[in-house]
Amino acid sequence: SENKAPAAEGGTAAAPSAEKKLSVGFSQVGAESAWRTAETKSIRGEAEKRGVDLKFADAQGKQAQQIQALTSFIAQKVDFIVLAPVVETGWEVVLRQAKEANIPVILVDRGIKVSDDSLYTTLIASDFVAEGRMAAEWLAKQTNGKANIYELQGSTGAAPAIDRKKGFEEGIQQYPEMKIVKSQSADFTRAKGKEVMEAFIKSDRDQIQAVYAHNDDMALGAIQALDEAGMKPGEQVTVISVDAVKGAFEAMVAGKLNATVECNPLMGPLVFDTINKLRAGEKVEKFIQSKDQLFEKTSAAQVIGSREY
Ligand code: GZL
Repeated sequence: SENKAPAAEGGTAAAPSAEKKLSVGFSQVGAESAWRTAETKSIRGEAEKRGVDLKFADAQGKQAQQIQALTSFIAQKVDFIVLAPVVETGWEVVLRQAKEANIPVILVDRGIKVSDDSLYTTLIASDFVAEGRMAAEWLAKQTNGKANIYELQGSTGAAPAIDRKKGFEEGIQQYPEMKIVKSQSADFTRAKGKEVMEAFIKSDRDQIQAVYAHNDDMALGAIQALDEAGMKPGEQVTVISVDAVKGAFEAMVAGKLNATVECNPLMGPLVFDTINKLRAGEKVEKFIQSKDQLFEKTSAAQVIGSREY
């Protein structure tokens, strides 16, 4: 390539700069949803672009594997740790080890509950309570405040599952005729979303008026189940979810999903800009919030072309 060292043409190449590459350990939840893979692509792509030595560990959704990954990053003396914590609790011990090793920890996309919040430097994420509230307010308007709602929850113990539920319940509080009739975890996956929806249809077919899914993957599984049962998702049954991934826009264009609340996964640039600020000794906010907005099927056709994930 054109930037070959002069040695290649018989000259004497300068010694490569001794400056050590920035090394970052990234412990990722898994690959359970399209949103998750978009986040991984954004962070790994940005590291590649910036010449960062990124050590990547996929935990297949298991906290024990995330803790193992962090322990290994500490042993390798990485400069920073980036953690997308699969659940909110159980991080004290390993984060204390990171602190003792002077390795700053940046949380992305999910928060944690710790007694001492100096155990992490910052959280870069959306406000899931606000997302749940946005979904509730939209559904209340859409159904004139009257709906039997069936809820597909995200992974048990995960911040987005806890807070999207909390925000939605707060949002429907002032509508006495909006009821969550059944609510069950489908672990943020399409397959489980279909399975749980099939069970809801089996037991409550004629009562189902609306579905609230904590992410698009579960909503798409539910839509498949509703379709197979001949229940007209997007018309007879109102479906709303969160993430705003490409598949959700396709379902809205097809008229099968009514709305989705965006939760931006393209965190790569923000993660490494934040790391650069910290390396320059600058202070950063404890919570760096991604902004979210709601998309409806009426505008999906003209928006889908501009979507990046
Ligand atoms: C949200 C993220 C959630 C997404 C799901 O920040 O943690 O996990 O909403 C993903 O799609 O599985």
